[in-house]
Amino acid sequence: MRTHYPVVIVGAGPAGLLLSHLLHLQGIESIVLESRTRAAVESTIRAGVLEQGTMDILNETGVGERMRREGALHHGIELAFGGQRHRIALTELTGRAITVYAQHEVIKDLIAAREAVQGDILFDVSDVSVHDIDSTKPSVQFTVDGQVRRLTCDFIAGCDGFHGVCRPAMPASVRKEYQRVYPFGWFGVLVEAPPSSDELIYAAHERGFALISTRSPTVQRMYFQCDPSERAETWSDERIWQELHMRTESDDGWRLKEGPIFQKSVIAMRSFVATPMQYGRLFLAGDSAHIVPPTGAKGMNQAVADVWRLARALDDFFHRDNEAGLHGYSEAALKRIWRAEHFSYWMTRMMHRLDDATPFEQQMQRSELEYVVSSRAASLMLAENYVGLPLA
Ligand code: FAS
Ligand code: PHB
Repeated sequence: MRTHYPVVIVGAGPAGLLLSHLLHLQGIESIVLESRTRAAVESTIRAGVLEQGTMDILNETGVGERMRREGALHHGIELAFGGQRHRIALTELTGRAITVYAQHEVIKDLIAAREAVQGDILFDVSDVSVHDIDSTKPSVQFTVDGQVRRLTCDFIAGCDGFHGVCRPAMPASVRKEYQRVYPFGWFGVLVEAPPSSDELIYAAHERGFALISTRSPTVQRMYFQCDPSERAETWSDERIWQELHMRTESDDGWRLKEGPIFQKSVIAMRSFVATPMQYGRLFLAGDSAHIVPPTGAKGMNQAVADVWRLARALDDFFHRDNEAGLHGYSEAALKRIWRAEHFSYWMTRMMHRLDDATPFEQQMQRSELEYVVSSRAASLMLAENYVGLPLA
């Protein structure tokens, strides 16, 4: 059994799996250590929207075939408020698009790609700990199949999400964390029904936000703003549909198509950034370093952008003896992350019911919505952030 890899990746989410795939294409060996089972990883319902940059990376690296076949290419979204729906023409404004394709499907495609080349992924590991991250010979210890193992490596990639062990392994003295916890969450449902609209609908209503998304021609994904302490199992289908209809009703008589609800969950909401994203030979990517409210559909896409950057930096190190990318990783990644944090925060505040908003602030919120849908400049600002800024 091997005891050394150039890169040990902690976490088999979008960040860890894509990093492993990108490194393989560059001829750099890695191993992915994942605490959950493969079945759990492949069935975790999360993000749904892939930015243009994410689509391009998946297509250019040979893992986009099923996304192209089964995903839905979208060229616009709709903002609904005051009984009206307003289209933001994403592609007309930016020349870029989005694909609606569930995160867990991307996960399946990446695992299949790693398996096809006998890539190393260990599921169901426990007690992961990282060591000597400030040396040139870091190591990772973990337990798998009841055996304690330790791997030495040149680099550790902390792709283990918000609750992982890698970020806390960085000394508190060098870490600065920024956070905003929102006083609301999203109640998410999966529904057996045809699509109610051709494009995603983001609705701002006095009862709260709602989002109408999709997963396939027969499965739809919908959310509505709720108290983060809500327990999904206490909500009947009837009550859920009542809330969704009230928040998305429009003057033209359009109405959501109902169907059996087969999955319900409540997602808490926060904005979070941990700086720096590197310490010695430990590099963080994705949710281990940053979290956004899902309103702007940035979460998974930011994870992709991080590992695209980290893979290029590691390629320069291993094959061109150039460490500039590694030294500049955190600063460059954070520039893009703060932009995504602001866009997600801005979309969230513009579209959600803010219980602490004064009547004046409610007017400001409405005025901003009216401006965004009526001004080409304001629509372009939303559109270019939503489809994703070019990777650089
Ligand atoms: P992930 O959290 O996806 O992956 C981390 C992986 O590391 C997990 O598989 C975990 O099991 C593993 N891990 C953790 N600790 C470990 C340890 N100690 N050892 C080994 N492995 C360990 N984003 C959107 O854009 N739209 C959405 O609608 C949306 N909905 C979301 C709903 C929920 C409930 C959550 C939690 C997130 C949601 N997100 C959404 C954000 C989500 O898509 C993330 O941005 C994305 O999963 C980030 O990917 P990773 O950074 O790979 O982290
Ligand atoms: C989803 O389809 O899950 C989805 C789409 C857009 C968002 C968030 C989630 O902003």
